[in-house]
Amino acid sequence: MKGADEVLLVVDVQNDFMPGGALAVARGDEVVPVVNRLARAFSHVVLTQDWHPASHVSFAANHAGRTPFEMMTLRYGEQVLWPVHCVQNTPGAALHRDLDVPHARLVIRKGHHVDVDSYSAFLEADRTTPTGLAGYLRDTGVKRVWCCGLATDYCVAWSALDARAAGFDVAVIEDACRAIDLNGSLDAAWRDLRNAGVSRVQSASLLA
Ligand code: VGL
Ligand code: ZN
Repeated sequence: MKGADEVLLVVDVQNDFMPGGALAVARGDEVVPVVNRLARAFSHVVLTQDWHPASHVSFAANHAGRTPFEMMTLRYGEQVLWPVHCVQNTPGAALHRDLDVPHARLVIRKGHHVDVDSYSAFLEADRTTPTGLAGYLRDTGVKRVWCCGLATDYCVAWSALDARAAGFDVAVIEDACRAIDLNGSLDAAWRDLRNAGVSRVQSASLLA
């Protein structure tokens, strides 16, 4: 059993990222049993939820003439325009019904500012607005962050990179994640993670 100084960060295991969901991640549902098994090995688990207002700037539908998966230049930089997903308090934003982590201590909701996206559980896409997660983890004595969930190349990777930048030891548990893989984003994410000193591990190495 991992102690309180190691946290399992379970990113965005939400209905809209599941097959058939608004922003479906291929085989995203396969992470659920793996995450459940992992969570039983951690005393300290934190969940995240992508949690957008309906008028969110990251939705293509909120920009005339734009379609999902295009890029758009926003005030804070380049943004992928997504299908409408994870709207606050909708069924699509709910955690997968089979996610079984009763002892999760904290749920961080991100992407709630109408004009800023947040792939990362730590810092919004303007790269300056903190969610408070780094402070929470420091205050609770966490030294190492183990990341899993959806999607590998967006919210998991950005969260892992920011956790590292905040001074934590960080690993991504590859088989407990699934990717969107848009225009080479998955390869780019693994390259960035390696360069940042984030470990790439498999769940078996933790569950042995
Ligand atoms: C995510 C795109 C938009 C994710 C969230 O959870 O990886 N990706 N919003
Ligand atoms: Zn989102």
